[in-house]
Amino acid sequence: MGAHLVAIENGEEENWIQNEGVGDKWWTAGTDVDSEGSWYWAHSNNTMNYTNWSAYQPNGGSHENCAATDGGKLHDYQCSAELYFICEK
Ligand SMILES: [Ca+2]
Ligand SMILES: [Ca+2]
Repeated sequence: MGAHLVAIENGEEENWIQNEGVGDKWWTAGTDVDSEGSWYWAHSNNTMNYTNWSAYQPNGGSHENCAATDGGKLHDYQCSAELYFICEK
């Protein structure tokens, strides 16, 4: 099994992210690139039922379609941004 970008699908995983000291602006697998506002985890196609968006996020509309970490929460950024990424497997 290969690693994929992390999906934060419940509070347990969110705590893990926070406890690992993951900083801001690390890519997750979350995206709404296919349909604006319909966020899902790219590796599994699972809808992002558990989402802990940072305040005022997502705010990028069709210009920001990839989800990155932001203080343990999620923030939509332009997918072309150069960020660190975190994987799970
Ligand atoms: Ca978007
Ligand atoms: Ca944003």
